[in-house]
Amino acid sequence: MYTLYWSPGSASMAPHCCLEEAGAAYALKLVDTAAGEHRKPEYLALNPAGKVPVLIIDGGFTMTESAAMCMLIADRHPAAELAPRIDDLERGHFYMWLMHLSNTLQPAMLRYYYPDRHTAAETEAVVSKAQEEVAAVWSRIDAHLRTKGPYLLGARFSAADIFCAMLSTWQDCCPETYRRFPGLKRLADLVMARPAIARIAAANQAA
Ligand SMILES: N[C@@H](CCC(=O)N[C@@H](CS)C(=O)NCC(=O)O)C(=O)O
Repeated sequence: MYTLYWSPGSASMAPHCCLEEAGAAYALKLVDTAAGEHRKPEYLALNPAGKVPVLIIDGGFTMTESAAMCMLIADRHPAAELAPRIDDLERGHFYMWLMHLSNTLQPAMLRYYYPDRHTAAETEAVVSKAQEEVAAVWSRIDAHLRTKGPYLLGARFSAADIFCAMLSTWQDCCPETYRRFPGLKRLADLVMARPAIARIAAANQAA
């Protein structure tokens, strides 16, 4: 049994989608970040970094980092085919894309959303450099998807696409993302059309 601490429109969406795709039993705990719940002692005991999401498994195992959660859920539910099998070389590309999204693209986005954490001076320069980097990374991913897509692993859907589609909805940091990057839009449309993902996207919008 999984418990996912989530907030709408946050990085919890990718592991949430993976749980739903896997048909796993899970409970949700809403973290009201606007009310600062992620900075309260009860939450910091789960994630000392004070970030959403947190995943708890069987009441005793706690983990943070949304991309790592996606990998673990994929491994624990192989029938859902969210990742190439361990003995398939494509597994390397699966790791590669998830790492790239979570350690290059997502941090650039977070610099845009939290610029004051990256400078003691005026934040405008941090914001504009973050926007530049987000667009540059999307541009490279889009070129890959247009020539080798429709998914990051070509014809094969994986949890990396879920993560990519999630980040593609964070458009404040990259206005008109889908108009500028049609390969990315095609991936996002395919991912969002999956019934399990559509259910979670609706829950994120409604919350
Ligand atoms: N690398 C982390 C990033 C988590 C993260 O930054 N979450 C944001 C929401 S998308 C958050 O909790 N922000 C609150 C804060 O940093 O104060 C992950 O993917 O789990």
